[in-house]
Amino acid sequence: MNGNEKSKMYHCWLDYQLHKKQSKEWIYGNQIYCAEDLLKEGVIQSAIDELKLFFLQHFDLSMDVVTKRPVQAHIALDVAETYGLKEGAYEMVAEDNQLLIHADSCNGILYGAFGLIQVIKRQIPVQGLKIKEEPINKIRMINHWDNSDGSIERGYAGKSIFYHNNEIIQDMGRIKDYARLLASVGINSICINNVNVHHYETQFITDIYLKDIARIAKVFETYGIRLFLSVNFAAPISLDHLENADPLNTEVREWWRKTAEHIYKVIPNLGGFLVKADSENRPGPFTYGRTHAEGANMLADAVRAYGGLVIWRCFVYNCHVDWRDRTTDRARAAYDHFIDLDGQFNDNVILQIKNGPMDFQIREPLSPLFGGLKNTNQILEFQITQEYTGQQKHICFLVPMWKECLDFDTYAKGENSRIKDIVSGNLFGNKETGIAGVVNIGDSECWSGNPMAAANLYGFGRLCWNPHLSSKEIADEWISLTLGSDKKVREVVSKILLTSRKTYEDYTVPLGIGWMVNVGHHYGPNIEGYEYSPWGTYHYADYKGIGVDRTMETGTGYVRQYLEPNRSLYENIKTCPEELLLFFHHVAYDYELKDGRTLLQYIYDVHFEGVEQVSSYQKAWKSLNGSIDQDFYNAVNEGLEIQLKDAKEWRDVVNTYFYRKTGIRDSKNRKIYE
Ligand code: GCW
Repeated sequence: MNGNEKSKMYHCWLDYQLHKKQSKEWIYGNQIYCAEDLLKEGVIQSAIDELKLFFLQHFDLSMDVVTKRPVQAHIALDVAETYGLKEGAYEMVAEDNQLLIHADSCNGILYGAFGLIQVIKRQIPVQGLKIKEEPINKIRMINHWDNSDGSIERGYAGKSIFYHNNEIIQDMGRIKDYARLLASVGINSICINNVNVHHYETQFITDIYLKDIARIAKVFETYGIRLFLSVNFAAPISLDHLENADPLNTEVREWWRKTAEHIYKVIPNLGGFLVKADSENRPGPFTYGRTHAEGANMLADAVRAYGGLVIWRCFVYNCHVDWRDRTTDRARAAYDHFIDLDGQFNDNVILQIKNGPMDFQIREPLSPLFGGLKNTNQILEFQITQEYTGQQKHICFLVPMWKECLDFDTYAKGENSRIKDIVSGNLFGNKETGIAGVVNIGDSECWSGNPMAAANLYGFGRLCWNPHLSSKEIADEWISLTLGSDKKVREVVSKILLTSRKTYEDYTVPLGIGWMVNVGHHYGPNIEGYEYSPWGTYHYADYKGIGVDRTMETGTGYVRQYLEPNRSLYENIKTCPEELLLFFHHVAYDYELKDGRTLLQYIYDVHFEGVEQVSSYQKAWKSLNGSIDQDFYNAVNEGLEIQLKDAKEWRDVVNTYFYRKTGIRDSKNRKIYE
């Protein structure tokens, strides 16, 4: 399936025909040297296959693999534990006669092969090259919310590439191409089914599905990616009619132990389980009066013998609250549930924590569990799929937002206790840590809902590998690998990507308030859609002001979950970062912001500006017609039309809402519908 019958968009950043070269421009010959015993390793085979494909498509050069070191110029691959490189790391050294990629592990060679391809594609001179690359995060994970019927919860890019009609797809071609894309940015773990585990998916851990899942696991394994499964906490009841799923019940514990034993027989390299429990109507340990530590540890005990991990999500909150009840604050839930359990989890349990305390809004503060939990393995969870950020119809490059998260200083061990240092394991020395992302791909031709959304997947992988990269570096890399090196293309696309998050925020929901979307599908404006709902997501707009008072003094006390000095910073309306003002405070419409504008005028202004920005993207994009792949151009062009129409809808609905609440006009007299 790597052939030419696929459109250029299908290949994403692995389009090897882009800027095709002639073979004479390649100075390290047409031989790849690799010791014979290494050739038996699947991952090494993948690295070689990839290099061969690249040289064939890019240089028209067919590469031979040799097991005796050649005298003439060649590429050499070498694995030895003596290089002293960590798992996945590699060095690439260009000498007179050979271009050597060496590593301590096979995965390192695979990443090195992709590294070389990227260097050449980005037109970085190979001669004199000396690179050392190592992944900063141990676990670099993708989560799928795919269901066995082929649908994808919050998927905006077609159907699942894994399932159809409650069966596993037979043809592994596309799955292999997906593994290539993921491995090329360093992803090493994947969970292939939705955390909401329904009827059929509960059976994934039985013989009905296991053999087929093993085939998928194999494909990923040869690209250095470990497969995980989401499991149903109530599986002992659903599958074997046990009386309960109580984690302290010996019968239940034994059931999981036996089940794990069987699973690992069929899939020896399984990474482990991902679990959503006691959240959004999923079963969990609370039913039996047990803690999440007791629930997670039971599963961890079952998989321990096989080196398995249990990734346990902290997205636990009550979704049946009464909007009249002002004492419950959903933002507090994750911390309130988990903070006292710090230190009680087995060492093969990892807590997976969403970046914000609510749910992937365009702007949220950071989850205070980061910095709060010290003696617990942690994974940071991002959402790549853009549920609340334009659903891949809108361009919204999330890397700048993820960077803010990673760079956030928790002060857990004094200044410079950043989230990226917690999830890398460096700050607290936790062993199993990293980053996970809810992915944005499906079976659409370009994998995502809009070919620009691929930048988010690319950027996610790159940040997992190296959170110190800047948003601009990542955007530039993706553009040159996907669209080529034309200066104008790079300038235009980079500018759109790097400003798109702020633009989206501007025409949708201001100052950290979030939500205001249509109920259920979460697309498009509905200011009071969730205002009187049981989901705990309110903005409390009245005729005087808007926002949630989460202070210690007069509000829900959520602010207390942060460590100083963040706590005081957020508590005080004067020092609270303005972009989060309405997340932390209920603010009067005539409150004066730092630049002298009133809150209301700010809301009006950014909504007009946001629409203008989208309009400017559209113009800039049109100027690229003819300079980039036509399918890519057309798809983004269509997307921008939708984005502009939607941005206007957001602007008018939001502005009219606040005009009607307040009766106060726009100081610049622009059109606000009455
Ligand atoms: O963002 C919300 C989504 C749900 C999702 C849930 C979660 C998989 O609206 O669709 O369920 O979060 O993260 O578990």
